[in-house]
Amino acid sequence: MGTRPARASLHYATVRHCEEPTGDAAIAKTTFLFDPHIMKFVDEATIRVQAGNGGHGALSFRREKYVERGGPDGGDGGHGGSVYLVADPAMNTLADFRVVRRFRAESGRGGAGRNKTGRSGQDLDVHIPCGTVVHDVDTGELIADLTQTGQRQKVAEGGRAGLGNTRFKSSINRAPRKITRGTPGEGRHLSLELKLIADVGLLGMPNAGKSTLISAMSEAKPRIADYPFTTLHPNLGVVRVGRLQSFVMADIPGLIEGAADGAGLGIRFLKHLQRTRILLHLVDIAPIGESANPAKSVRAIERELAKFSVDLAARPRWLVINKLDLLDSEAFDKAKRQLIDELGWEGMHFEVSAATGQGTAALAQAVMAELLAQNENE
Ligand SMILES: Nc1nc2c(ncn2[C@@H]2O[C@H](COP(=O)(O)OP(=O)(O)OP(=O)(O)O)[C@@H](O)[C@H]2O)c(=O)[nH]1
Ligand SMILES: [Mg+2]
Repeated sequence: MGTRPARASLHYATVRHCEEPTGDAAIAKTTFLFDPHIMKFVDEATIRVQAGNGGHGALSFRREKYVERGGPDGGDGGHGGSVYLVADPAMNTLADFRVVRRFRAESGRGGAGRNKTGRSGQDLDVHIPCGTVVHDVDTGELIADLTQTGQRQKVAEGGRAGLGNTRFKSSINRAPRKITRGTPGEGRHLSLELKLIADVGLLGMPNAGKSTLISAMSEAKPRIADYPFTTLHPNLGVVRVGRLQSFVMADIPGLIEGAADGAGLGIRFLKHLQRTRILLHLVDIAPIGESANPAKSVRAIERELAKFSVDLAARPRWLVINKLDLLDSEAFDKAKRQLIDELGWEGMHFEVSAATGQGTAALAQAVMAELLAQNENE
């Protein structure tokens, strides 16, 4: 019998971040990702999947009263069960695969006399979170990228059934002793990599206010604190714009200079921004410490981003100047001008206070409009 993975919905919030198969891909339904106190966020795992073997064909001859030398009646074996991966919106981490790593579908049973066909092995569905990219570890081949709710992909083919001796009866051989054996089920070593599905990603130094912003704009409630690396795992939130429109925002741990070489929490969480269509680069306009310089911190993040992925570095990126409430308007304007001049920033920029919510509605509307415009251009 195959083992089913423990379903990850007991203790932490249910999240829906799959793209719906028929709906607008830009609009996913999400609550917050999970409760970090209960469950560790895991976004990489390797598993072994083994399909069931085909059952052997039977070698048998009829034995009935009054029938001498009955003909062959060996039935075929059953097919081996295959292993499928299924994208499940109720799962939000690969943590289950730290515990159960082997998945085996049922084998087919052997055939029997009286032309009885062996029972086929049941297919096994292994549930994985939406957004999981699957590779074959041995060949490196990309097997699947499961982004849609319920999307199902065969990853190991069940063995074929063997044939019973009935099949080999012919005019020249009325009592065949030949059968074929079932073939072995396919076995594979798979790597699973979860890349969250969000429309917009938040990027910035620790303490820039990313988690404060996602809490202000969505119902996500990540931990917020005035020390760096408060966020240790990504969070998702749905930002509602008006009554019918919404988009998904991803908050990831802060980046620092040298992150690509492992400083701080490194850059591995950037993979969760790879499916986004706009990056919001948050910068604290009034950082503490004399050496803190907003323009330098923006540049540092840009460098780390480019080291991670040229493609991600080229994604539309808007500057979101945060902590507007900390300065009076004159000081703010001056600091903002200096930042924009120093960066030579020509792209979009917004001014917000994640703490008071000022400017966040305008930001949400601009993001929504951009996402809709991108949809139309596709
Ligand atoms: N005054 C003011 N404080 C803010 C604002 N936004 C965030 N903060 C404060 O800045 C600190 C850091 O905020 P977080 O939201 O935890 O920052 P983060 O970017 O998520 O930081 P990491 O998770 O460490 O990367 C907290 O003390 C927040 O209360 C703002 O608009 N105004
Ligand atoms: Mg944070």
